[in-house]
Amino acid sequence: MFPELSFLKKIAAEKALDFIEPGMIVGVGSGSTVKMFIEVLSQAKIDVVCVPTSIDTELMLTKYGLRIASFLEIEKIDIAIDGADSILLGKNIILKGGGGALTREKIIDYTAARLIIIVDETKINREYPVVVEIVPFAYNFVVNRLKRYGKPELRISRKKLGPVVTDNGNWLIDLHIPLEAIDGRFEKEIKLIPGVVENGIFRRDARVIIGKKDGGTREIDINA
Ligand code: A5P
Repeated sequence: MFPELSFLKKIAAEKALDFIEPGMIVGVGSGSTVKMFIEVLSQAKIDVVCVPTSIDTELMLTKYGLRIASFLEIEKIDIAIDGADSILLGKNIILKGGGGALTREKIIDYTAARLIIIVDETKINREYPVVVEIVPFAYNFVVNRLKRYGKPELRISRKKLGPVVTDNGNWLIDLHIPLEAIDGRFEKEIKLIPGVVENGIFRRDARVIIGKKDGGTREIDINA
């Protein structure tokens, strides 16, 4: 990662601390920006309980000694802090799933009373595929149906032969659609294809904190 990019992620992550209060149950997203949030959260020593959205995040929370609760044992999530792969301004769409954690992220992010998304400014209107998590058994069928929307590509592992397997034991399809053709209605349409577990189109109210090259942050509201 370019040092500059990590700097932008860091300032967005630091700003997210303003939304955290002692006693909160905090959903913790996945990805490199969220890792920076975990670092600053541990330094701030605010007494919160964290609910991880991936095994990767759980390992990081454990490493930093933060309190963790399973999603099975809690009644509510006060706030979720998560990253994103692209923010489609004007369409009120957040694209996620670059790290393959979209399903658990969507469960936590949509459950939380409040969602804060932390990104660097390169994520605004960035070309990115719609990520689709599928049950492996349905692979051929789902790929054929997804061709109505764009160009589906099975995500292949880099350090192991074969497909990337998610924390839920499923496969990922990166569905390439030109940015201007992505429609918020695809979230529900794709979800209804048998064999699809979840997709990376996130549409819910959120506050987006953007780390800027000038060292400041900009905040925008997504009203889905
Ligand atoms: C994980 O599945 C994604 O949704 C991440 O939130 C997203 O890829 C952002 O990651 P970075 O902060 O590493 O860019």
